[in-house]
Amino acid sequence: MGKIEPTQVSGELSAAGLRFGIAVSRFNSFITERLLTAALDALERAGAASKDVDVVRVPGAFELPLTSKKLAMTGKYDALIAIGCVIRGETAHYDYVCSETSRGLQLAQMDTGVPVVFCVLTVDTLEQAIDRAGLKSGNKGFEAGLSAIEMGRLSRKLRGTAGAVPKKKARRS
Ligand code: INI
Repeated sequence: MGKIEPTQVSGELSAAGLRFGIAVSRFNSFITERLLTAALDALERAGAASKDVDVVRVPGAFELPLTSKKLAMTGKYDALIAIGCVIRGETAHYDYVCSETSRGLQLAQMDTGVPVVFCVLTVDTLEQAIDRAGLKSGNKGFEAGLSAIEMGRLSRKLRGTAGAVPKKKARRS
């Protein structure tokens, strides 16, 4: 039996020539600024240029979805990264902020077709956040940077192919 060899498609980890927008929450900035630094490090190491990266600051995680959607709608970016940190408190506020932020970011990328990387820590304690922003569990900002590069590249490859109808040959009369 013949062995099928499908065409493999994925995005390379090369950021040269790609444009990125990063929305960063000021809430828990002790954490979010560390995530941002690592995300920028990933982009820089992969060849992104300063002129191709914009950073926009917002008050809290709840503001990330609208800002990401507005950035996506400019048509200027290959991929976006939304950076935030939500730490559980004593009330249900945490649950509302987490669910609306994740739902809103998913909607932003689905509505616009621009990849929005989810780099919002949702943790119970400050220690868990610190672990994920450069300590025991690495830095989720760096991972987000890599995801943005891969998805930006992949989107460029897939652009115009989804649902594309092959052109009909012109008929001679
Ligand atoms: N915003 C965060 O980014 N992290 C939090 O932990 C947080 N908590 O715990 O309240 C938080 N709240 C603010 C929220 O994101 C909005 O900025 C605010 O409600 C104004 O819309």
